[in-house]
Amino acid sequence: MQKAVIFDVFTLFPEVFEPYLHTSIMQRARQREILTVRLHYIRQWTTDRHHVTDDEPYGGGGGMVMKPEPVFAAVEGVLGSPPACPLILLTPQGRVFTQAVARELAGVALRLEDDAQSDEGPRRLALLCGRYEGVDERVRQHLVSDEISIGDYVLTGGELAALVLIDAVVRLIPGVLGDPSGAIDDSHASGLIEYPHFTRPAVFRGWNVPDVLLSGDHARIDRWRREQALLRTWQRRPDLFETALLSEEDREFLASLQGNEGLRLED
Ligand code: 6GU
Repeated sequence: MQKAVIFDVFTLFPEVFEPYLHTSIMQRARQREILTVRLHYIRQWTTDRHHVTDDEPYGGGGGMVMKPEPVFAAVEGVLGSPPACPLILLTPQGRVFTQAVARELAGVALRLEDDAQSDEGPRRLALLCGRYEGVDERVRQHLVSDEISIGDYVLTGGELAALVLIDAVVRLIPGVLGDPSGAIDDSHASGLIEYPHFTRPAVFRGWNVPDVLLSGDHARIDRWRREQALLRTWQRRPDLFETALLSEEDREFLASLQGNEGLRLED
């Protein structure tokens, strides 16, 4: 049976999600029911006449804080109490989202883990998009099960982060990408930056595609691509070597780079 993932997204700005979910791979995954995104408008769970979702912080200071009542009402109204699946708060204070976290969440969403309890594991993921200066701390303490940030910078809200997370998780589900090797070769899938890509024409404005790619020698092509990935990672993201999986041949190639500090990228 086709694996599928359901996201319940709690937000004050559901309209942000529509255009992207109607685009390209997201749209196709939804049409094939591999992906379901349910958008829940937190404002609809307010009970006051003016549908207020934020308030001033206790203790003073600037900014507004998301009130707990509508958030609890929305999440518990949709997911039950306690929530029937993990609830992830998107916040700059969360753990940083990486390909490893995307894989972990894809596993959770699909119940792919091979541990014994995997059958009772969640099929769904819920995302809570923070807005304003923050969310009342009791939401974090008593409702949320995980907190994720997409990087060390500040956005005005968690909506874009939620779309980033959905995109990165969905494309790992078998059958979402047209070419099943797509997700395997990616930058970061192997822990390295990806090798350079070329398509026709073989000469564009006098700039040639590397001969090796036209050679038809797939062993040579594979070796060249691996070396390019190692070279780029060494030049741009040496921090990735701390966790990348390297073969003896990879290590020898990297050792050969040590004496060539001036090496240019496509050399
Ligand atoms: Cl998840 N939310 C906000 N507001 N800013 C961010 C973020 C999330 N991740 C990085 N910056």
